[in-house]
Amino acid sequence: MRLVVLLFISLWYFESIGAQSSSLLQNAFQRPSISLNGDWQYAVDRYESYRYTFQREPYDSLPASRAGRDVIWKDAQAVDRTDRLEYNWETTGRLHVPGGWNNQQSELFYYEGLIWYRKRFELPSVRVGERVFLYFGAANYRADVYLNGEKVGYHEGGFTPFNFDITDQLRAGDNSLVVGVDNSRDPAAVPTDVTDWWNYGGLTRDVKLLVVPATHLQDYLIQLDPDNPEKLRGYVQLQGPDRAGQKVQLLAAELGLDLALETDDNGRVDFSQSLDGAVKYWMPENPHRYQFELILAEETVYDRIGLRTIRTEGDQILLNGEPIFLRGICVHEENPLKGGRATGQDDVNLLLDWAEELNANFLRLAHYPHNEYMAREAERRGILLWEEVPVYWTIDWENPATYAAAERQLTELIARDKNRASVIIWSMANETPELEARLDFLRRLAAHARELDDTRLISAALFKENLADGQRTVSDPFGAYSDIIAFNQYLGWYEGTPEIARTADWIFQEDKPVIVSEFGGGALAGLRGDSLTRWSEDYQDYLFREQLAMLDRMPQLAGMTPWLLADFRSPRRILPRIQDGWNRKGLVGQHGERKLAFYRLQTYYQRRQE
Ligand code: GCB
Repeated sequence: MRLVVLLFISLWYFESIGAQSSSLLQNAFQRPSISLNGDWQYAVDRYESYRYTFQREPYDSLPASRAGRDVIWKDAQAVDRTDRLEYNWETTGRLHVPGGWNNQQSELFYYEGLIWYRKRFELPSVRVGERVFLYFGAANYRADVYLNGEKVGYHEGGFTPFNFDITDQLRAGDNSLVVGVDNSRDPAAVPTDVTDWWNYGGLTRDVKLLVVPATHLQDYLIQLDPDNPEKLRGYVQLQGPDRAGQKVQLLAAELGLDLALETDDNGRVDFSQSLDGAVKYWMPENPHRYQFELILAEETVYDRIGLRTIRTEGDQILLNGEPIFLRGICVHEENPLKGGRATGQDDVNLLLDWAEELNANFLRLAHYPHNEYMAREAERRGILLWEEVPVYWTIDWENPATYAAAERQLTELIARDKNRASVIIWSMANETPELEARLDFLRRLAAHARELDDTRLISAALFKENLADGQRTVSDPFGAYSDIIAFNQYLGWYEGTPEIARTADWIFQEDKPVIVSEFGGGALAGLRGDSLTRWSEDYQDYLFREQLAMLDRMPQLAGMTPWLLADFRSPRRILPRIQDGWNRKGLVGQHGERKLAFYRLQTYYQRRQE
């Protein structure tokens, strides 16, 4: 009896939440696909009327007969004038996908909550046995997905991709896709309810359909062996009924590579192959990428991948065995010129053009996973990246669901970008307090990242500590688990005025490379004053002058990412006539103006380059 009850409860639970997203298809970015971007209908549902009945029963847990066609994802239409149906998809407004909703409609600027999206599409041409995946680049924060009136599944986490196999729910002709996207802030989520960036809600990245053969390439890894750069190492994972004992060919003509692989019973094959002949290692000065082809009976997947190693030795970061100084800059995923999230190739080009103009070779993608265009374009241009998950400030350290959310986001980020030469650092967190529970949380997260990927460096942006006599250090115990000592410090902004940097004396206990992952100060573009007038470009420039002089004296310094490339929207920044809802620490202003400090850093990086 007890078993029956348990079974019943677990079935009910499963039904009520729907299935979580399925394993990610590798390289959805370049595989043949059908875009579902463009205009979608939308309906604002602040009171969650189509998530719960008026008696607060979740609709997802009701038998279909009780929900009837009254719920919005049934996508019904009134049949005649007597019909009472309280939604009408045909007469709603439209939102553009990809993009946050906040900057698309003025009444949605501050909106946080649930919005329903709907898209109709024709059944793509599918041959017998093929599978169709519905792919989302990201949806912030929670997405509940319904196809033709049935729940497909859900996803949590605002910045990472997810997909569902929807083959069995598709119908001939017209299909109705409804997605409820909810960006409500939540202290148990990752990030929590306090951030210094705009909480853009919605289908913020590309949405598409991918049609793949019944047995297909689900995942692959192609990287150099970190211990032997003359060896290529990785795996291929197939999915589908015939995944066992399948032949897969791995080709890279330019490398003279032609590997015949065969999968095991689980559809997986690991490989390790010596590369004969000279390899053109990927580096900023020559970001060479090799064209790889993975060939299965009915499918070929192409990927251009740079080959490089990254490791540390003592206080140095070694790219392909050579020390490199990271001339970096932090960046948010926003295009201030058009407003809102950076969503595509043009936005990424703009941000990377600015970074290159600064003579930077490194970006810290703060504070959450950015879109895939960035990782790809940075790889094409030869720019190194620090990628981060939004374990930011005030996380609910003791809550297992919070840890699970952080781990899932990290897993999805690594799954997406693990073949990109541009990405050299996975960052676990930003400015988190030194608590026992936090240390456990971050240690677990770092161990998880290393298990998934042992070819890149692990880091986190920590706090510094002030000792006596102007001495400063980083004593956070997470430093012992990180490959780099990275920390944020705001001497001259949150602490004193810029000359305070002159007497700062830095010491580090661990023999590891040091990265100053943030410093900076706010300036309104065009506002001039003397060098001690806060918010003037002159103050910011003075601050950079003093900071850069201090950093030149800092022991073990292997790089820096000042805060930050461009002004960005933040609800925390409310000083009238100066901030007006913008964090003004950008070196580039809201309209693209280069502030004085931009040129100072540009000159400094020029010198570092010589
Ligand atoms: C920080 C945070 C960053 C903020 C920045 C600021 O330390 O890491 O997210 O935006 O300071 O402007 O205060």
